[in-house]
Amino acid sequence: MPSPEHFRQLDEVGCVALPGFCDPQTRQRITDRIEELFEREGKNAGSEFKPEDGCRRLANLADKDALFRDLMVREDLLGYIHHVLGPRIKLSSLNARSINANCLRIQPLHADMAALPDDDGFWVCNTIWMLDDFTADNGAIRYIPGTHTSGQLPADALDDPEAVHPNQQLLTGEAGTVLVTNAHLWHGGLPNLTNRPRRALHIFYARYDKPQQQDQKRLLRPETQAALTDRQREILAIDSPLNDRVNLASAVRSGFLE
Ligand SMILES: O=C(O)CCC(=O)C(=O)O
Repeated sequence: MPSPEHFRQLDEVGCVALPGFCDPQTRQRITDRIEELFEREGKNAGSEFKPEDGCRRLANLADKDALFRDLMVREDLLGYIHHVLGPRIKLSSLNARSINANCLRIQPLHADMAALPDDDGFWVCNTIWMLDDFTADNGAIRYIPGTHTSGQLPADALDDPEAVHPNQQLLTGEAGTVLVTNAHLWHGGLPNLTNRPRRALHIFYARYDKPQQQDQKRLLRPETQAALTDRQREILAIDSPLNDRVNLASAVRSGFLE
């Protein structure tokens, strides 16, 4: 369960690593299912979200297996999310990212959804599940401690968000580690210099009054919606008129809907 030290790291540094949070059997089930989905979806994999050069991506995983839906409501995880986002939270998206072997591309430093905290505080919080070891040479994540409170985005504050940053730290760890990150923290993936892909699951949450990264109600098939538990419906914000409104406003703003 979360400890005061974990909360201190989240508050001051902006992230905390939880080694062994995901047990080996669960990690293997997640990895096997993700590989099946990559195989099945082929070049359409990740199309519900966005493609990324040098990576394989999957999106909308809440729709694709009860395994993922169970993970997103783990109460031992949600304690960390509440600490960052407050009492009312929802799933924003549930994706996988696998950096290809020998991928030299650097993911620019960014905050997820280019989100800045607002008058009510933080509104994005991510959990990154290491399905493989994250090492210095296989695409570990770098981050700049404390930048979740800077009130700025790297794209605005830095000349080159791909360049080495003087304060950067690496998030490495053994497979099974879960990273909880205040997603306003400046971070980004590094190149994978090894000959194996490096895979992660992202269970991403938002404050209840902000748009979801992926509109869950629109993406979940009727048969998935019918199978949801009450707790899953709550975390997916399926029954929330406010969620419908903020998602619609966001879709219009981004040009996705006229
Ligand atoms: O390497 C990862 O899995 C995380 C990369 C990342 O920070 C992101 O996609 O926003």
